[in-house]
Amino acid sequence: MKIGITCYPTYGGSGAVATALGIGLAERGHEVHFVSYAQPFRLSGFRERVYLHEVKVDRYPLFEHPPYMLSLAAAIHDTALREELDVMHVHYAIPHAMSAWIAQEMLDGDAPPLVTTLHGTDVTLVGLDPSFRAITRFSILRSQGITAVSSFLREATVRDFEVPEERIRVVPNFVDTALFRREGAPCHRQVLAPGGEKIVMHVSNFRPVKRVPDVIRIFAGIRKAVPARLVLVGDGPERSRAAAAVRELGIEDDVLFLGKHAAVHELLACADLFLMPSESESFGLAALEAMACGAPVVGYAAGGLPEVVPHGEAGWLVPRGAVADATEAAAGLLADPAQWQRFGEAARRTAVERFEAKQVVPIYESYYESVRADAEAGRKP
Ligand code: GMT
Repeated sequence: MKIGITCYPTYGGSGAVATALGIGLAERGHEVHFVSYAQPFRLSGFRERVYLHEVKVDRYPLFEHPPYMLSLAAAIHDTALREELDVMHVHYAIPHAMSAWIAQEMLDGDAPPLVTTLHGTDVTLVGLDPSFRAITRFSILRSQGITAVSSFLREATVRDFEVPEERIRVVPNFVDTALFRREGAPCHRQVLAPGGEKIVMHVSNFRPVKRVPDVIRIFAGIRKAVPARLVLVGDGPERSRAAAAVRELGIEDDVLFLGKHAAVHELLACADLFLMPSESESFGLAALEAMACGAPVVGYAAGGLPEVVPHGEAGWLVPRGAVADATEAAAGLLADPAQWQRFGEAARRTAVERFEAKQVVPIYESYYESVRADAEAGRKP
């Protein structure tokens, strides 16, 4: 098949999944055309059958806000026409599903079917804003195929956007367990924790929904019980608040702000524990990647995270906001080598058995086939 993929190129789970999917599909012999306004952050190196079509978002003095949605619609339209795409797959509904729908309308009966993958805040936060809800619902319903990355997200879409449940297929996110593994990457342990401390890690885009100040507070408690260092990977609006919390708690010496890293597998391979105390998390890709590296996860039982992290087996999920419980669970794990070993092995096993890329990429492949067959037969979604 010739498959078009649109995603945000910036640091984040939806772009990471879309890129891994495109690479996986190309490895399976498909031709993949990324349509994005920059090179997706995990798309590096030359790969056979993978193409990038950059969306030009031109500035003009009249526009205070350049019309990205229209530029993307034009780019999807042109790519679909020129490359004769068989299917168009957009990641994150806003505004990608709308742009793709416009492109379909422009192609007037000769358009590839559209698959939209819902990732998280497109449904749970941004799309719920009263000014966005109607247009988000419209664009989701106009997609011939709809997937959600967890059952939690499907339920939220059904409840909050009145999308019929049977129209949404749950396809979980996935991880390349050959790349994300403890023994795989060069070991940075000596640099990150030169005193042999435990390494506690958090990877995110530092938005309020990630509750980074809770990460800091949980770590401050862990550090009182076990010699440990906190490695923070990523960047975003909450970074300065997090840095202030670190200063207030007087733990600067044990907290490393590394900023954004594309090769996050190299860092996760050193993690002894991963913290994800998010307000809501439709899936928690970073937690899955940590698990693939054998790191147990401690976080809040919010959103779809319980579908990814087996509680009491590969990590501990406590009620949202229960900083003291999370601290106790994390410190207990790090202080008990036998339990840590058991949880780490279960984490890796879960990633390999349930979320391995080689299992999930073919699910998308057959989903595309069924959406195409329905479209060709003129069956309405
Ligand atoms: O929806 C977002 O916040 C953006 C998105 C991203 O690009 O980082 O994150 C969501 O999609 C990821 C990939 O499917 C999921 O692993 C994250 O859990 C999800 N984020 C939230 O639900 C907050």
